[in-house]
Formats: sequence, C-alpha cells, structure tokens
Amino acid sequence: MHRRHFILSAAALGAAQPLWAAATVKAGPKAALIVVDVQNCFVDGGTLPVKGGAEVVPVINKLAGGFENIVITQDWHTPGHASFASSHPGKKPFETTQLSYGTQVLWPDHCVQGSEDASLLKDLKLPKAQVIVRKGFHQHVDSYSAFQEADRKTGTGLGGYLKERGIKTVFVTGLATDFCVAWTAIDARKAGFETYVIEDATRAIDLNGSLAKAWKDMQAKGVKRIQSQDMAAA
Ligand code: VGL
Ligand code: ZN
Repeated sequence: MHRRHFILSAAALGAAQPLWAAATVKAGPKAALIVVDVQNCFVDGGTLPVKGGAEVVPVINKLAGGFENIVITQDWHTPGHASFASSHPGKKPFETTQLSYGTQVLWPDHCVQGSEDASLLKDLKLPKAQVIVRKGFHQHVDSYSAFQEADRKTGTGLGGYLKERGIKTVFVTGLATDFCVAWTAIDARKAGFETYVIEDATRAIDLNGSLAKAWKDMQAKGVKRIQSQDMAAA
C-alpha cells in the first residue's frame, strides 16, 4: 500500500471511532431519559418533517430499557399559534419575525393540540415513561425548551419535577437536535443537571447553519455529546 494512503486511512479510522475510548456512561437510578418531540409532525408525512426523523425511534426504544426514569415531551401548539408563519400576514415558513421576547423563526403550522399530527410516533415504545410535558401551548409564546418557554421566564415545571424526583443527570434525545433538543439540553444545564445529548438518537432541521451553532452553544454550556453505543448496556 502506498505509504501516504495508509496514513490517511488510519487517521480517518481513528477519527470515526477511536477503539481505545471504550468509556461507558451508566444511566443509574438518578438519571432520566428525556425524549423530545418524537411526533408525527416531525417525520415524513408530517407538517414539519425532519430528515430521517423516524430513525430515532429504534435507537430511543433500545436506550429506554436502561432507564428507570423517562420523560416524554410534545410540541403542543394552539391553532393559529404565534410561531406559525400563517399567523403573520406576508410571512413565509422559515422566515423570522420579532415577537415580544425577540426573534422568532416562523414555521409551517405544526403539532396542533389534539391532532394526529401532534401524536407521538406509534412505534415509540416507552412503557416506563412517567410524565409527558407539553409545551408551546401559550398562544403568543413558543417553547423549544422542555424547561422554559421562549420568553425565558415562564417555566414548564419540568425542572421542579425532576428535582423532586431526585434526578441529577439527564440524557436528551429526539427531535430536532438544533431546536427543541438543544434548548432543552442547555436549559437542563442551567437548572443544574448533568446533561448529555445522545447524538444518534436525534435528527436535525439544520436551517442556515443552526445545527453547527447548536452544538457550539451546547458545548459552551457544558452539555456532553455522546453516541448511544457509549451507554452501558441495560
Ligand atoms: C421544533 C421547530 C418548531 C422542535 C418545534 O421540536 O425542534 N422545531 N417547533
Ligand atoms: Zn413548534
């Protein structure tokens, strides 16, 4: 083999999956798995499909076996919600507008309360899940985060719930990496939880570089980025 070629391929291998880094992360009784917005709206056939969104389901179902505590979230908007482009004359989806709390990305109408579109994916199997947190139900305020709404003032109650349950560590999965997963993870850190995002249990929207920015922001706040194979087997 050509020497230069060999060095290149060895480096590529090392970057992909360092075999020596067999560190396993254990869930334990004080950890919770947070499954963010794995809803029909965010997969093919839904109103705001995330590329490959449904692929997180088998990964999450498998991870769930290793957790005693599981929280599910649902994006749960009123009809005519302020985050919908259709609520702002002249605006199109994926443009932005100013709301009382700052810049808001405008989305297609999605995840309307009680609709089939807002239902959890039927293949999601989380029999141990203990609570479902619904968010984004205030007409004039969006909520990517499962902890705090976009006004950065209104709490959802999730932080208090987890603390009262004695939870110290959270593992965030679901959709979408660069919006609801990232905001949830950053707010989990802010609330004092050790926080991991399990990357292969998420998929991203990636709007104007939002995915790279989300990882940068999460890493700056001390969120740890791992893969499902880094978790100790259940
Ligand atoms: C989400 C955009 C709008 C998400 C929710 O779940 O990441 N993204 N609403
Ligand atoms: Zn939404």
